This record gives sequence, C-alpha cells and structure tokens, in this order.
Amino acid sequence: DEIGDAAKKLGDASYSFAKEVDWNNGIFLQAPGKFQPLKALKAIDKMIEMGAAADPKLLKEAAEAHHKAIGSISGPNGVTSRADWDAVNAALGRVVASVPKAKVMAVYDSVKDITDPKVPAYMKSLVNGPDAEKAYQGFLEFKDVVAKNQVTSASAPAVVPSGDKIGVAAKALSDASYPFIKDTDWLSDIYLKPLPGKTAPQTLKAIDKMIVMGAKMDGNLLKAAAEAHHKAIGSIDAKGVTSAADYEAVNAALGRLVASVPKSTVMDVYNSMAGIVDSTVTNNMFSKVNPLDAVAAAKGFYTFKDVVEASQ
Ligand code: DGD
Ligand code: CLA
Ligand code: CLA
Ligand code: PID
Ligand code: PID
Ligand code: PID
Ligand code: PID
Ligand code: PID
Repeated sequence: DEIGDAAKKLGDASYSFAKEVDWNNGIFLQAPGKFQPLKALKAIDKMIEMGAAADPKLLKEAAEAHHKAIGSISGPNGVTSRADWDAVNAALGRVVASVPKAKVMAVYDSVKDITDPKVPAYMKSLVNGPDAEKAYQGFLEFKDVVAKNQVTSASAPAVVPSGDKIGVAAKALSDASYPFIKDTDWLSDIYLKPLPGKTAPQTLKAIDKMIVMGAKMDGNLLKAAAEAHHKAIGSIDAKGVTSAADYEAVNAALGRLVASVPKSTVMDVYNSMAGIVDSTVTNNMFSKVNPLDAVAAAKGFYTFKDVVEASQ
C-alpha cells in the first residue's frame, strides 16, 4: 500500500537518526517539563480517545510490529533493525490514517501543552543535528501520504456486553475495592520513578509481554475498555478519583478483556512484571494506604479472577 511504500522512504531518511538515539536513556521516563498530572491525564485521555477511534485490526497489527521489532534490537542504543523500523512506522501510519485528523491533532496539541519548549532542541543536541533534520523532513513527506489516505469519520463505537457474569462480579469487586482506590494518591509522581535496579532492556522484556497480550485481545472489547477509561476520566474528583459507577465499568471492561486471551498469556505478563518489581515497591505502596482497605480490595480481586477464569 501507499503508506507502506512511504514508510520505506521515511526509513531512508530517518534510520541514521534512529541509530543515534540512545533508546536506553532513563530520561524518557521523565515528564517532558514541569510535572502536571492533571494536564498529563488530559493528554493521555486524548490518546485514549484516538485509540478508541482507531481500526482495531490496524492497532493489533501495530502491536505485532512492535513485538517483532523488539526481537531484532541490537547494539548498546537498543535500536531495532532497519526492516522493523520501517514496519513500525508503516503500521503506525496506518493507525493514524484510520482516525479523523482532528483526533490526531488533539493529541499533538495536548502533548505540546505539557512539553517544555526546550525539549525538542535538547533531544536534537544528543544526536547528529543534520540527521535529525533529515528525519523530520522525511516525516513531513510521510504525513502527506497518511493524510491522503485518512478517514474523515471515526469507526463505530464498541458493542458493550451487559448482564454477563463478569459484569455482575465487577460490582462486588468494585464495592470491595473502592475505599482502597480512594486511599491511593493518583496524582503522585512516584509512578514515574525508575524501578530500583532495573535496566531499560530488562524492563522492555516485561513490556513486550504486555504488547503480546494486547495484540491477542478481542478488538471490540479493547475498544470498549478504552471508552470506559475515557468516560471514567470525565468523572474524576480533585484527587483524581473516578466515580464508583465508572470505576465499576472499568473493572468490568478489563475483566472481559482479560477473559478474551488465554490464561498463559496473562500469566506471562504477571510473571515478567513480578520479575522486575521487587518487594520494596509493593511494600512502599502498601505503607501509603489503609491496610484494611488494601486487604479487602485484594480479597475482592481474588474472588473476581475466578469468574474471569471461568469465562476464559
Ligand atoms: C518534537 C516532538 C518530540 C518531543 C518529545 C516529547 C513528547 C513527550 C511525550 C510525553 C508522554 C506523555 C505520557 C505518556 C505515557 C506515560 C505513562 C506513565 O521534537 C514541535 C513543538 C511541540 C513539541 C511537543 C509536542 C510533541 C508532540 C509529539 C506527538 C505526541 C505523541 C505522543 C507521545 C506519547 C507516547 C506515545 C505512546 O512540534 O517535535 C519537534 C517539533 O516541535 C519542532 O517544531 C517544528 C514545528 O512544529 C514546525 O512547524 C516547523 O517549524 C519545524 O521545520 C521546523 O519545527 C523546518 C522546515 O520548515 C522544514 O521544512 C524542515 O526543513 C525542517 O526545518 C528540518 O529541520
Ligand atoms: Mg510508541 C510514539 C517510543 C511502543 C504507538 N513511541 C512514540 C514516540 C516514542 C515512542 C519514540 C513518542 C515520543 C516522541 O514523539 O518522540 N513506543 C516507544 C517505545 C516503545 C513503544 C520505546 C516500546 C516498545 N508505541 C508502542 C506500542 C504502540 C505505540 C506498543 C501501540 C501499537 N507510539 C505509538 C504511537 C505513537 C508513538 C501511535 C506516536 O505518534 C509517537 C510518535 O512517534 O510521534 C511522533 C519523537 C518520535 C520519534 C523519535 C520516533 C519517530 C521518528 C520519526 C518517524 C522521524 C523523526 C522526526 C523528528 C526528528 C522528531 C519527531 C517530531 C514530531 C513532531 C513528529
Ligand atoms: Mg490501566 C492495570 C492505571 C488506562 C488497561 N492500570 C493498571 C494498574 C494501574 C493502572 C492502577 C497497573 C498497576 C497495578 O497493578 O496496580 N490505567 C491506569 C491509569 C490510566 C489507565 C492511571 C489512565 C487513564 N489501562 C488504561 C487504558 C487501558 C488500560 C486506557 C486499555 C483499555 N490497565 C489496563 C489493564 C491493566 C491495567 C489490562 C491491568 O491488569 C493493571 C491492573 O490493575 O492489574 C491488577 C494495582 C492495581 C490497582 C491499584 C487498581 C486495581 C484494583 C484491583 C481491582 C483491586 C486491588 C487489588 C490489590 C490491593 C492490588 C493488586 C494486586 C495484584 C497482584 C493484582
Ligand atoms: C504544525 C505547523 C504546520 C506544519 C505541520 C504541523 C505539525 C503537526 C503535527 C506534528 C501533528 C502531529 C501529530 C502527532 C500525533 C501523535 C499521536 C499519538 C497517539 C498515541 C496514542 C497512544 C495510545 C494508545 C494505544 C491504543 C490504545 C489507547 C492507548 C485502545 C483501544 C505544528 C507540520 C503540519 C505526532 C493513540 C496506541 C496503545 C492510549 O502543524 O505549519 O508534527 O505531529 O493506550 O487504544 O486500547
Ligand atoms: C499531521 C498533520 C495533519 C495530518 C495528519 C498528521 C500526521 C501524523 C502522524 C503520522 C503521526 C505519525 C506518527 C508516527 C510515529 C512513528 C513512531 C515510530 C517509532 C518507532 C520505534 C521503534 C522502535 C524500537 C523498539 C523499542 C526500543 C527502541 C527501538 C528500547 C528501550 C502531522 C496525517 C493527521 C509514524 C520506537 C519498538 C524495538 C528504536 O498529523 O495535518 O503521519 O505518523 O528499537 O526500545 O530499546
Ligand atoms: C528541532 C528543531 C527543528 C528540527 C527538528 C527538531 C528536533 C527534534 C527532536 C530530536 C525530537 C527528538 C525526540 C526523540 C524522542 C525519543 C523518544 C524515546 C522514547 C523512549 C522510551 C524508552 C523507554 C523505556 C522503556 C520502559 C521503562 C522506561 C524507559 C520503566 C518503568 C529541535 C529536527 C524537528 C529522540 C519511552 C520502554 C524500557 C525510559 O525539533 O527545526 O532530534 O529528537 O527505560 O519503564 O522503567
Ligand atoms: C499466584 C499464586 C497462586 C494464586 C494466584 C496467583 C496470582 C496470579 C496473578 C495475579 C496473575 C495476575 C495477572 C495480572 C495481569 C495483568 C495484565 C495486564 C496487561 C496489560 C496490558 C497493557 C496494554 C496495552 C493495551 C493494548 C495495546 C498494547 C498495550 C493494542 C493492540 C501468584 C492468585 C492464582 C494482574 C496488555 C491494553 C493498551 C501494551 O498465581 O497460588 O495476582 O495477577 O499498550 O494493544 O493496542
Ligand atoms: C489470574 C490467575 C489466573 C487466571 C486469570 C487471572 C486474572 C487476571 C486478571 C483479572 C487481571 C485483572 C485486572 C483488572 C484490573 C483492573 C484495574 C482497574 C483500574 C481502574 C482504574 C480507574 C481509574 C481512574 C482513571 C484515571 C485516574 C485514576 C482513577 C489519575 C491520574 C489472577 C483469569 C488469567 C480487573 C485505574 C482511569 C479515571 C482511579 O490471572 O489463574 O481477572 O482482572 O480515577 O488517573 O487521576
């Protein structure tokens, strides 16, 4: 297709740049400017809306392209192969083309709003400047091809199941865990802290398992879960806590999503994450909430998971 061909030209223009970026740099975990959680949540909300509007099949293919690209990483900078670099760009270009332009620009504008204007120049200072300029020029040509192939209206909203066993179980889980949700500090910057003692390649391996799980999920249920998160963001209070009803809808949507993939795929995520998150992290989280609320929430979760497993 045209976007695939354009991605090859983009690769010609941008792969030198890609090789120069230190993808293992811990700086990419930091906020791109002042830490402003509510504004950042707004930007993430725009990404969720864009994801929910995208063609689920193209999203799945983009996730698969990333998984493949992780497999061809080489060298100290963590760069993927030229062919996989092109394949990721092509896949993301197709995702962008599957949503209306305004949804893409809403992401750009909201991310710009949380990005210190000095950030792009600083990023450029870490690589060979002319290679960055060449890459950007390539991006400008690529985006014209994407725009030419872009839809003008969003794909249909998800079909949301109702009256199913997971939906019923989500009510009990939510009643048991909402006090714990209210104890949690959702606006803390602690969630952007590096995992103690873990390198980027180690962390990426665990993220790869999530990408694999995402690629296997039912596309309609993933869209429904994204829509539920968007709605939940719309009802947060000053501390970032969503309403009880929206929290329940998110739990139901995520339970159905988990049930749409094999158990072993879920356990691969769990086991890989357990391998990089040590007990200092979990103990620290536990120390910040009411212990009785956390125990009640955990009990609710362990009951819920049996209902999910029964529909898996
Ligand atoms: C950049 C953009 C990259 C900067 C990276 C910051 C992004 C951080 C993302 C924050 C994450 C949010 C949360 C994630 C989840 C966390 C969970 C815990 O360097 C601009 C100005 C605004 C830049 C900020 C906006 C960036 C938006 C990026 C898209 C959002 C993606 C979402 C990422 C999130 C994660 C995804 C999963 O646009 O951009 C550089 C540009 O900066 C440079 O400016 C441009 C002008 O816009 C353009 O008009 C033009 O002037 C150009 O062109 C210069 O500069 C000139 C000529 O006109 C060209 O013809 C050509 O010759 C060129 O020069 C060659 O040099
Ligand atoms: Mg990505 C984008 C890393 C998985 C879907 N992703 C980005 C970039 C960053 C990144 C490079 C955001 C920061 C930025 O804009 O820098 N993703 C990244 C990693 C992983 C991952 C490390 C780990 C596996 N992503 C992943 C998965 C999905 C996505 C699983 C779902 C399928 N990701 C996704 C989308 C988008 C990203 C939809 C974006 O739109 C965003 C992005 O790239 O926006 C431009 C700048 C970007 C780069 C350095 C890479 C692109 C290089 C272009 C082609 C040329 C360079 C131009 C110029 C020099 C700088 C960019 C200017 C900008 C205004 C365009
Ligand atoms: Mg997420 C999970 C935040 C958007 C899909 N998501 C998580 C949690 C974290 C979170 C609370 C990961 C950390 C963790 O496990 O803590 N998501 C979060 C935010 C946003 C967002 C802030 C922003 C809008 N998510 C989002 C979107 C999607 C997803 C758009 C796609 C539709 N998310 C998604 C999935 C999963 C998450 C599929 C998970 O599996 C993971 C998760 O919750 O795993 C348990 C612990 C979790 C919590 C504090 C909240 C859940 C409370 C449960 C139900 C009860 C508490 C039990 C116990 C006390 C603690 C957990 C024990 C553990 C062994 C299970
Ligand atoms: C400027 C000036 C003009 C010239 C110009 C110019 C530049 C405009 C630009 C630009 C626009 C632009 C847009 C970009 C948009 C990037 C969008 C990224 C979206 C990320 C998402 C992440 C996610 C997911 C995901 C799917 C999940 C939801 C999420 C589901 C269902 C200034 C050059 C024209 C770069 C969507 C993917 C996993 C949230 O106009 O003179 O330069 O860049 O998890 O969905 O689960
Ligand atoms: C524009 C103007 C509007 C019209 C429009 C428009 C276009 C927007 C577009 C577009 C946005 C867009 C985004 C794209 C982003 C591509 C990002 C590619 C990233 C590739 C990576 C590859 C890799 C790896 C990997 C992980 C490793 C690092 C690597 C570590 C730690 C402008 C059409 C709406 C194409 C990250 C995955 C293996 C490098 O808005 O008027 O057209 O395209 O090895 O991580 O090692
Ligand atoms: C300039 C002027 C214009 C011309 C121009 C220009 C240059 C702009 C530039 C540039 C922008 C730019 C951006 C770059 C962005 C790279 C983003 C990489 C993201 C990597 C990640 C990696 C990671 C992980 C991971 C998970 C870990 C955390 C991490 C945990 C818990 C100035 C040329 C346009 C290079 C996200 C995945 C392992 C961080 O604009 O005239 O030159 O470069 O380790 O999670 O640990
Ligand atoms: C233990 C001991 C026994 C008792 C037991 C026990 C506990 C097991 C447990 C547990 C397992 C478990 C699993 C959990 C799994 C969480 C999975 C999260 C996945 C997140 C994803 C994120 C993403 C995306 C997304 C889609 C994108 C890709 C991504 C596309 C196409 C120990 C109790 C049985 C919690 C997939 C969603 C946006 C990456 O066994 O005696 O306690 O918890 O962006 O894909 O866009
Ligand atoms: C298990 C054992 C196997 C069988 C199995 C199994 C099950 C795994 C499961 C499962 C995993 C799972 C995960 C679920 C996670 C739910 C997470 C809910 C999160 C809700 C949030 C709500 C909110 C917001 C929001 C953003 C705000 C904060 C809030 C800010 C900054 C165990 C079946 C495979 C259900 C985050 C979105 C508005 C709080 O593996 O043998 O069954 O379920 O307001 O952000 O303000």
